[in-house]
Amino acid sequence: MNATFEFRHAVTRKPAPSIIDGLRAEDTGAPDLEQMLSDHAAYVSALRSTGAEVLELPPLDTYPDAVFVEDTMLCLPSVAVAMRPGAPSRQGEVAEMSPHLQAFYGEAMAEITTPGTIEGGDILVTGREILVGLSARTNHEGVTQLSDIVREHGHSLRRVDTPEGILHFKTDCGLLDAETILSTTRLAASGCFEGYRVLHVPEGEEAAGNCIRFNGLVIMAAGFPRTAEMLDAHGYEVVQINNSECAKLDGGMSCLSLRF
Ligand code: CIR
Repeated sequence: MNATFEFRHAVTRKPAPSIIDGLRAEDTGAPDLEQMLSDHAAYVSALRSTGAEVLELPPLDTYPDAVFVEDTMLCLPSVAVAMRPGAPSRQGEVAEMSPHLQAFYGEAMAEITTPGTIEGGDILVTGREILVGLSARTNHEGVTQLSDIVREHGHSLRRVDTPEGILHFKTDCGLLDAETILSTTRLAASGCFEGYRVLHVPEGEEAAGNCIRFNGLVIMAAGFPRTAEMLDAHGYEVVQINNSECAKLDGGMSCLSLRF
């Protein structure tokens, strides 16, 4: 079992009507709930098609961004770590998620505490280490706390930077296999992936960077044909999911699930 991309479980949460109030860097129009529900269903069926069990949680109207479950937890093979989102409006999502993870992990739960902040979107688990990007949502204290926790579970953590103006480290990259990363050129330029095989997102398709490898599939946002062709040419089995509505809220493929 390769813990970096072979998963038996995923947890997702259906979008709620309050999604129209979700956080966004720039207003490009209100997300359409019907379209988002149908995209979300396609995403969940792609996860299920690999044989994984998907726990689909009901909508949570109190928290507009709750569909982006990735930011609430880091799920490693031997511990689940409750995050502490840097966005104040998202901090309550963690308590809503914890009991569901506890059902799988039992006592093997840890948490980031104040003044630390960290969101799952800033964390990339590769075959050899855990990369965490500092961002407007993830601070030094949060990374230090996480580093101490994961060290006890045999993982090494490396702190890196998220380029200015990019929401999360993983907004611009995704793991393709234990040694290979899909990355935008602007992110890879920081040198954070030295030693890895890096496939660069073709210019103009930067929003395709946030993909996930989930068992045999690479799940990516639809509408980026050059990226899809490149991945296909490298032998990856690609599934494309419409992401027009999540994109209005700066969300992509990784944000929509917890995988373990
Ligand atoms: C936010 O700004 O927090 C949400 N609108 C988007 C979160 C995307 N999450 C992720 O990339 N892991």
